[in-house]
Formats: sequence, C-alpha cells, structure tokens
Amino acid sequence: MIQLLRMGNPIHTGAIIDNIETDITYVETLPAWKIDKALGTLEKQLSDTMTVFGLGETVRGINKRGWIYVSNNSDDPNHTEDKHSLYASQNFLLITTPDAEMVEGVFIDDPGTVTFDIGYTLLDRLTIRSGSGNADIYRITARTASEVVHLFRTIIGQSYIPPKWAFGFGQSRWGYQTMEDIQNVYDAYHNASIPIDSIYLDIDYMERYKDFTINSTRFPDFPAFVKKMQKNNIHLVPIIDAGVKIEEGYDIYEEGCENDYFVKKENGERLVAAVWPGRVHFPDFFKPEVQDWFGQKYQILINQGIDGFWNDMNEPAIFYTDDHLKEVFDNLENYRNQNLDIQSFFEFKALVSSIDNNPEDYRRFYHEHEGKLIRHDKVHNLYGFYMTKSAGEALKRIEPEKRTLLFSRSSYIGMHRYGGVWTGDNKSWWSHLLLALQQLPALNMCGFLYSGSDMGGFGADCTEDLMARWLELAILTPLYRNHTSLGSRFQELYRFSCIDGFRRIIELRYALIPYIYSEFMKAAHNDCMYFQPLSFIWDADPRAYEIEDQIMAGESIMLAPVVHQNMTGRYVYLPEDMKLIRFRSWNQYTEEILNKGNHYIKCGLFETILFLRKGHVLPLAAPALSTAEIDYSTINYITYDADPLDYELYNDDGISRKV
Ligand code: MIG
Repeated sequence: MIQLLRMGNPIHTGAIIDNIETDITYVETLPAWKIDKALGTLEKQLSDTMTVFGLGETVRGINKRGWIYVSNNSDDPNHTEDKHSLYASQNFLLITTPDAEMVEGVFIDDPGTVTFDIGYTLLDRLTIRSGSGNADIYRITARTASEVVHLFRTIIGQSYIPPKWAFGFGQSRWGYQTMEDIQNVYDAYHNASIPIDSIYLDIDYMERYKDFTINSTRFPDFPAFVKKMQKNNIHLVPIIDAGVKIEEGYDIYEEGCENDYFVKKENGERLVAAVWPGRVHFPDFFKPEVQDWFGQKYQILINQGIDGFWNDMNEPAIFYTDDHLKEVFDNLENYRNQNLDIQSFFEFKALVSSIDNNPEDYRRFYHEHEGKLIRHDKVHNLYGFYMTKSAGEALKRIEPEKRTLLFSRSSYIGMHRYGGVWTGDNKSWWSHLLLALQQLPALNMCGFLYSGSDMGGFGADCTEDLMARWLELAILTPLYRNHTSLGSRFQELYRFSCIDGFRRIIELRYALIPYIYSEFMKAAHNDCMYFQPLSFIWDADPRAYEIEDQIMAGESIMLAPVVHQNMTGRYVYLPEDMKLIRFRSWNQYTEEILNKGNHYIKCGLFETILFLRKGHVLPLAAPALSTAEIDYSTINYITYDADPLDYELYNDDGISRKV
C-alpha cells in the first residue's frame, strides 16, 4: 500500500514517475507517526528491535540508527563518521523488525535540506524534518522489506542500464594528461595480461577545463585515438563538469549567455562562481530548453567515438563566488596588523575557510522551475539529478538504439532512471573499504543499481594489500573502477609487486560477469535489488539484522570480504547452510559445505571467498581480456543442491537499449 501525505506546497521534482500505475491514497495522517506540518516534522517511536535501513550514499553502517543525517548534497572529500552529508540525497528509509507483520518505507520528496535524526537526540526516536516544510511524504507498507522496495521502485521508475562493457574493469586517475599517458596505461595492462575494458579521462583532457573541448596538443587526433583504443576493446570515458567556463569565443559560454541558459541572481545578473576553469556560469538545468541544449553537447564527444561519461562537480561544487570572495577580501583587511586573540584568530580562520561551498552562496541564485523562480537552496539536491537527466535524455535522442555509460557524483532519487553513481572522493582507508560495502544495499533500495566506489581509494596513498582487498570486496559490484587523486601514490595494478595476484582477481571478475550481468539485468527489469542486507532474505533471524559486513549479491552469493589490514581470515555468520567457494583463481578453487552459524574463515591476501546459497547456482565463464571476448559457450556451473538448469542466465548483445 502506498499513502501520500502532503506538507505545505512541495515542488514537482520528477523523483516519482508521472504515469504511475500503482494506487496511491492521499492521507492527512500516517499511523504511528506524529506529524507537525507547521514544523515540517514527522516523528516515530523506535522500538529496541527496529532496524532502520536506507538513505543511499551516506556515512556509517547499514543500520542507520544512532546518527543524524542531513540531505544537503556536498562536495566534501572527508567522509568521516562525524559528517552528516555527502554528495547525494536519497531520502528513503525502511523500518523493520524481525517479527514484523508489516514493513514500512518512507520517502521524503523534498529537494531542500531534510534532516533525519535516527536515534541521535533520543535513542528511541526517529525525527524527520523538512527544512522548508514543503514535502511529499510517501509511506509504503508491505509484508516484507523486498516488497516495500519493489513497490517503491514501481513509482520511481526503472533503473538505468549501462552497456555490458561497463561491468568490466576500469582504470582511472586524476593526472592522466596526454594520449601517451593513456596509451601507457593500456600497454602496461596489456603487457601484464590483466583484463580491462575502460580508461577514464579526467579533467586534463579538456582545453582549459572547458566542457566538450579536447586539448589538441595533448590529443592531436582524438577521434583516431578513440578508435585505436576501441580496436583494443578499450572505451575511453571522459569527465564532464557542471560549470561552464566564462571565456569570450567559447561557443558554449556564448550560446548560454545569448539564450539566457545560466543561473542568475536576484538582480538578474548571471552568477559568477568558480571551479576548475576559474570563473564559470552554471547552466540552469531546471529549464527544459537548457536540459536539451546542454545534453545535446554530449554529441560533440559521441561524434568522436566516445560512448561513456561521468558527470562531476554537480552538487554543484563552488570554489568561490565573485560576490563572496569580495566580501572575504574586504573583511580580511580588518584583521591586518592586529594582535589576533582567541576570538579574532578563529574568526579570521573561519573567514578564509568559508570560501568554498559556502551556504550563503547557495542562496544567491535562482532556478526557473515550471515557470516560477525558486531560490537554489530550496531545490539544491536536484541539481546533479537534472544535469544527468539532461545528459541521459539527450543520449537517448542521439543514439536511440544504443546504451551509453553514464554516471554522476551528485544525485537524488529519480536520477537512477538516467545514470548510475560513484560514491565520490573516498580515501585509501580500511574504514572506507567497509563503507563501500555498506553503501551498496542502501543505494540499491532506491534504484541506484549501477554504482560503486573508487577502488583503492581516491584520496591518500593506497597500499598493495588494500588494493587487493578492495578488488575482492567489489568483485560483484557493477561499477568496478580503480580511481585515485592527483598527488596520491600510483595505484594502477601493474605498479605493485604481486601482479600475478591482481591478474588472478581481475580474471575472476571477468569469469563472474555472466552472473553479474544476469543478476543486474534481472534486478533492473523486475525493480528489485541486486545487493541486499541479509535480513531482507532471512527476515525472521534477529542475527541477520545486525550483520554490517556481509551482504547478498544477486540470488546466489553472499559476500563476506576481509575488511581489515593484516588479517588472513575473518568470522562469518551463515544464516543457513552455505557452500564456501575459496578462489585462488577463476579455475583453482575449493568448495566446502558449512553449516548455519558462526565460522572462522581463512582468506589469504590474493584469495576471494564467496558463499553460495543452498539450492543455488553460480555460473563461471572462462575469463577474457575484455567483456566483449567472454565466451558464453564454455560456462561452468558451481552448484549447491541445485541443477545448472535452475539458474536463469540472462544475456543479450550488451549494447542495444531495452530488449
Ligand atoms: O575536486 O576531476 O570526485 O573523481 O578525479 C576534484 C578531478 C574534482 C572530483 C571527483 C574526482 C575527480 C576530480 N574531481
């Protein structure tokens, strides 16, 4: 059952699809919730046995109890557990207990700031607050968690489906500058015989960080290079940033000015902000004509052979605005030649550090939404969604028959119909390895099936063991990309000492692609989850609700990866009898049946452990150097009290849209 309670006067966000077939009942109250429309709050008592799942890409665990989360898309590269906001706002929660007769989901459709106090102020109280008091609140109830998710997904629409090659391994690094850099990465992978499908182009491929340009000194004949790479089954995936550089003669800047496509301030002047290129204007993605215009620009790169993109800096991130920077400089004068004391020193410091992503700046500009001007902060969390929608719809227009890879940093529920997400600038920390696992089921609940973290970690220096464990943890994660920051230690797999170990893991990944692709496509077509918390399956088992480092991936496999340094094994909880498959490589593995309960499982550094459910099947192909070369005619099936024919293997040409 789906109920809708309206608070205030919410805007139409597009999170929910327009032609819903599911019945929705409009209500004035919600059972077991205390609603205060004046305050914009809804409150619920949490019993001891209740678990709260959801919120998509956030810090902390799978069970969200015990913290306060704030939906306010933020470019913050320090994802520590004291943070409240990351890049995305996925305002969906699911509340359940082991003995539940009914499971409840709530979605707060409000693109402004929304606060989720989940047992922070009071241990047993959940308080959700819409900052503006304007929100559509959907309450979805069903017998099980999976049914709640399924119902929810029927009203938010089908998930984005990437081309099959996007399930292969990708290599990225902020700092690859030239054609030679990219060629060297390819050559090194090729020489090491490590399978790979994509290499990413970060901001340095552009000319002075201008969207849809190619630096012709660094890439003298870009289309030829793209083609050459494609012959090797390598797809180049360029980054697109939200801000458009202010530069006379730059066509996109000039067209945007002429046609009034950029966001403006109250006085009607265009907002001048700054990101990589220096001063930029932000396209007003809220206007349909701007969506069409900007989206169509992707064709410039498509025409040069490109078939994948990642949208960055679309919270939008703001280094500074001209207006605020001027205020800061003016103010700084007051501190010159002063004896800065405890008070003034900290004011001075705060002044300087207030320059980027300043909340005041997000109140300086407006969007034109369905004919009305709305101040940015009230709809802030839609910006990345609309940028990606602009791209996604254009890609469909440009190539109606073909799937293109597209994922974004910032997002809001609804964006899952147009692209996937990566979880932004994590760090090469063991705690972020675990976080990468914990975010997946929450993202899947609200339709973000194509997602993944920067493997090896973006910021900080990666170690060889962390990289190996990350590749193992993500072995079934759809987006499988090694990415890192400028200035960090090189972490391409061939940089490390045990290249053979890395090759064995990546080969296993490729052997698993028939399974990954089948399970992904089934989840996308049937509005289901690919990654699930254990309790979604074993819902009567109280232990299953407390497992924070094991998840289900598809119907057959439970993941229980090693997430700590210097450990060659771990405790695993089996909610039922399972078969442990310990892979040394894709074709060297042992199988062992284990009983329900607790086990200590050995897992050496370059070993991958998977747990196969009873009555289920795991298909395995012989690996190839790219997804295009995987031979489906030689699939081998590992079974546990099941017949290979029990498995529904899904395959298609991997590139056509909707079959
Ligand atoms: O602020 O384009 O999250 O993946 O490498 C840095 C450079 C801007 C942030 C992205 C990251 C990317 C980086 N970008």
